[in-house]
Amino acid sequence: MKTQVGIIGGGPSGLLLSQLLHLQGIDTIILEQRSREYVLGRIRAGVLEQGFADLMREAQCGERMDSEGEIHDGFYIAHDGIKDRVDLHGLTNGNSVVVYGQTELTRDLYEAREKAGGIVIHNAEDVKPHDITSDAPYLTYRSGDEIKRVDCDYIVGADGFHGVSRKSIPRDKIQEFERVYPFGWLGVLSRTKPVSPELIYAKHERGFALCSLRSQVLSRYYIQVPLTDSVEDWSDDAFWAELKARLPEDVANEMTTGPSIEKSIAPLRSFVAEPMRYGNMFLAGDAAHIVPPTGARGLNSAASDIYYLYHAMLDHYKKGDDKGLEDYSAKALARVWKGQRFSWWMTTLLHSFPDNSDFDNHLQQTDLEYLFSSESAQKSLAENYVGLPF
Ligand code: RFL
Ligand code: PHB
Repeated sequence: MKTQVGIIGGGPSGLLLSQLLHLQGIDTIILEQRSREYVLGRIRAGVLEQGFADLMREAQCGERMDSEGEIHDGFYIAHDGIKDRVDLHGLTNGNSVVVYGQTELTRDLYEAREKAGGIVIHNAEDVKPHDITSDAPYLTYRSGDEIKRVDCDYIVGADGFHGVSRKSIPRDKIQEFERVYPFGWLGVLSRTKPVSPELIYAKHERGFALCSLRSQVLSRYYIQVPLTDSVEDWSDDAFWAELKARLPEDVANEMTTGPSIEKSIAPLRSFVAEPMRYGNMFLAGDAAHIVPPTGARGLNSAASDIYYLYHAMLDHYKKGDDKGLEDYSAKALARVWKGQRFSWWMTTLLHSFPDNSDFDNHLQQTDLEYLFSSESAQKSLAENYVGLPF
């Protein structure tokens, strides 16, 4: 097989790039190691910044997001038994976020690719990039006993944190920066009415908690747990009791509980790989960087990579101009690091750190008091949360 852009990974990054390029007449093939059902079974992000929502519309995939997604003009931070509101709309001159699940967004992208006759090869095993630094790179994968080959101009590694693309770059050509946090998030999805129409991020001495949602009948809740915990340690009853214990009393009293329909634990990690290009292979999304989910930046950082890469590829194919491709890594990384800083800061502000000294805890409390006593501090939080410009 031959294509212009060979994409490893059929998550949101790979699908969005493929769809955007397709609309400009640029051909792609996606190799995805999992089945479509598996990819659509993963419950992940829920908050999209406007820049991402605009990109979905540009990809002609915004219809369901616009009708079923919810515009959120603010969110709450609960602490010390009270709730303080961050007025995103007021603090950013009218900006907001869209609450629309990654699962739904991925489904929309798959349907668009399918409608357009795009090639997405599922269950592609042992995907490998070859001759990455040559003018004729190619991908191979195994389907049953057969090894197949895809020739392309460029390879895009959009295969997530555990993918093969970043690992195919020689160790001396890539630098990795990482912080691992001493806790994870236990997430529960339940078919219950959300406790609050807007998200509540809660700081509590028992640990962080988050009340989020997918719709007015589907709630998504998280609590901070030690890394040593497993899903089996948490019955639904234990989860609801711990969640309520970390929320202000009036919120806890309003909570509708019910059986979990999904329950999983995600460890928290900050990670960046530099540069995001090796030869004719470009890394995008979680393949190059991940953040702790506290600032809702992960999927949004992936989308900004796709924005830069899409425009760089357009310039190459439409104008013969390679400047965008040459600048891609530096441009993408500049925004990625800002997302890293914000996610690290929000994580540090709101979680309980088992090894914190009393001094650290005082600073954390002061950071929070400063935030809600200073409009400038809230503006900084708000402009980062709604997403910095591309
Ligand atoms: P993905 O989604 O991991 O997709 C990569 C795809 O590549 C496939 N793959 C391979 N294919 C072929 N060959 C291989 N060797 C392969 N290895 C892997 C995988 O099967 C997969 O289909 O990466 P992508 O597309 O870059 O998208 C990134 C986002 O998924 C991620 O950043 C977000 O989910 C992070 N995130 C959040 N981001 C936000 O912006 N807002 C949020 O509210 C938010 N909440 C979250 C989150 C992530 C979470 N977890 C579980 C990590 C909440 C959670 C709990
Ligand atoms: C979610 O709804 O899954 C969600 C929302 C906000 C975050 C992280 C996750 O910061």
